[in-house]
Amino acid sequence: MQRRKFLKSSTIATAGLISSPILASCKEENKSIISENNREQPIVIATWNVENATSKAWEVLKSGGSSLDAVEQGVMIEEADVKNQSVGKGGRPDRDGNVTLDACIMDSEGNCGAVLCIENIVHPISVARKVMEDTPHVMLAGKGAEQFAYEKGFKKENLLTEKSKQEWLEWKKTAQYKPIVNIENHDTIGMLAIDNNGNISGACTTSGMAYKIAGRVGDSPIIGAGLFVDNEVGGATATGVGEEVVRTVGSFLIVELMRQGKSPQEACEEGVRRIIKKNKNKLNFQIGFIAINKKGETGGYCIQPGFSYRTYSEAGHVNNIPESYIKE
Ligand code: SD4
Repeated sequence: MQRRKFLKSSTIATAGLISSPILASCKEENKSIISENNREQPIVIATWNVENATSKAWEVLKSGGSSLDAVEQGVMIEEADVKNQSVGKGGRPDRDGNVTLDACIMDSEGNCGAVLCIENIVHPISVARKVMEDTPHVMLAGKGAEQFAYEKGFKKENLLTEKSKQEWLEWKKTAQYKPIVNIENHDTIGMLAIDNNGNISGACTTSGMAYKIAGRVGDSPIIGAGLFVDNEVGGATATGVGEEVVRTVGSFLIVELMRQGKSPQEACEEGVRRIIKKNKNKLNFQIGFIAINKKGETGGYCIQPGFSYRTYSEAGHVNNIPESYIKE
């Protein structure tokens, strides 16, 4: 597979599990899927080293669940994890101390839903799915999105943890908006999956850039920028400074490059190069793209070292460290 060429290093996170009899027999079963269709499926891929999230998605896929359920349930793990300060509950707030969340989801039929700048809801990805499935709209923002969530039965919850609050109070002493590469926003999660039926879905969820201006929305909930899926071709998703991804409509671009014949790896590299061309004199920010094609081949590329992405398939549960444009 193309991806493997680009691995600088990788770890089998669940080494014990891979050799277990249960998975070994699954492997046998899936071998036939791979050879019949010439595809690696099921498979899930996600930005950053989100082992618990990819494990959850894999569990859904292995039990015959849809890729849509897999990506939703996978990213929900990070949304609920207060230790992840870039997503959901525990996310870092905007400069006024309010945690505002962005998320979008897209299925294999090209349906999509998104919520922007939503507050007090732990699982924006599930609200985005409701927007997709229960409304004639694609995006709901702010108070309207929150109101819609309550109508759908979501509970109001304070998302600002003591840790994120203390850090914000500390930040306020200087109040300088200076995103730190790979640190301030680590773990925004973009996830793509192919299920047993060969269908691709994707999800992306974030609390956005820490200490942003109130109302700021990045790439993550924007279909085409933070996430794009075309079931005929593949999917792509992004992490990093969202403004730069929006400027090049990064995820859509990568899927279109795959449509024209590029591998997921080549497409991610070209996606990053487009951003670099627009930022010749200031490459002090991070962008990471990941992509998957219809065959289940994956790729990833980033501007700065420090980005990684997880894959989980019969081949193993792997934390992939891709090449970066700027070398260490
Ligand atoms: C944003 N793209 O709001 C998100 C942040 C992110 O890893 O991905 N951080 O711009």
